Amino acid sequence: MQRFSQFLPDFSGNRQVATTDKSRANDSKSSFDVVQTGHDTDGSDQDKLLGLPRVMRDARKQGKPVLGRTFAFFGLALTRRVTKLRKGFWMMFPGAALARTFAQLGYDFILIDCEHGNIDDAAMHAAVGAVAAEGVSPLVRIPGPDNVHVKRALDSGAHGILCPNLSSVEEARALVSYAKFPIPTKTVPGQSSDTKNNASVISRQVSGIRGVGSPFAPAVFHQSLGEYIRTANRNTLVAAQIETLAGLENCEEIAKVDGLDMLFIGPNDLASSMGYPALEHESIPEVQDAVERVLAAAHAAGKYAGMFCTSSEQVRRRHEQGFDLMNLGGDIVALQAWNANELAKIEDIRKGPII
Ligand code: 3PY
Ligand code: MG
Repeated sequence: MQRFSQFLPDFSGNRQVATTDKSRANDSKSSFDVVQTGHDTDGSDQDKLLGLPRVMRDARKQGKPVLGRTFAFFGLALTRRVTKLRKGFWMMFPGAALARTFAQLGYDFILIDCEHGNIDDAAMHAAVGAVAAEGVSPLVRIPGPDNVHVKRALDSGAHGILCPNLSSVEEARALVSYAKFPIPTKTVPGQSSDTKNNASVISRQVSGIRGVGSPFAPAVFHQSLGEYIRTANRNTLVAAQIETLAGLENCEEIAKVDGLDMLFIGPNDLASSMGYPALEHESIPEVQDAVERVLAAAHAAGKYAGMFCTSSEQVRRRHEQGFDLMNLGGDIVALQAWNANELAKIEDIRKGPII
């Protein structure tokens, strides 16, 4: 396919943004090795991986030896793992212009919330395209673990899906199967077996039952339909929200499901499901223990861990705790906060003498 590389979005997390972003600038200079995470990390895949999976993989770097080279010489693996923060924004209002505006601020992903947001199917398509055109990853939170929702989100070109309320291994397996195209097991008669279409190229990927007929998604990835179908299983990320008591109880087994890339905590629903007031989750030790348990389960299985955050303090703290991906609040929260703050500053203004 003819490409015009100067116009291609950079889904690798190294793009330039309007804002000063030292960490991103350092990213592109980094010569650290990629840590083995259970995701594709060999040389050939590094060239091929696109979208949010690539952004996430590139975030996982291995730091320099903490105590210097001498210890490395004696075979001690005293390295500090440096995981770059992958940060996003949560969209609940519809609108391509809004999506584009936030995407330009320096985020790695924009989550388009079709569970609780005011975003229908058409608005999701518009937002996904607008975000991706800025070289940022569109991630869609689907309304629930339903084949139709997964299909429509990925067919719009989303780089990944976030599924709410995932509670069992069976649901996790079903979710993955909805998100993955069937991997061909037979070759086309008359074609040589080493063609790029051959099943061996994608043999390490998880096969599924995703319906084939996605004419919009390839444009988002700047691919042909054939390239998209061949590579989408690896270039799209599948994330499940752990936010129910059952999900918490099963989180270690859920994390191990092949093809599931990330456990993402919804702290409000999690607290609520545990019997606590939803919005108080930050100050409830039992909920924080549950958060720690999900984080450990994800990493033990070689998967990513994500966390819903509403402030920069939370993002910083959760990143230090070990989370790989966070959102820094969302559109309605930002609008309310800015307005309430500014409105309070003019409460005392009175015009002219009171007659
Ligand atoms: C939760 O906190 O329950 C979420 O799903 C975040 O929106
Ligand atoms: Mg929730």
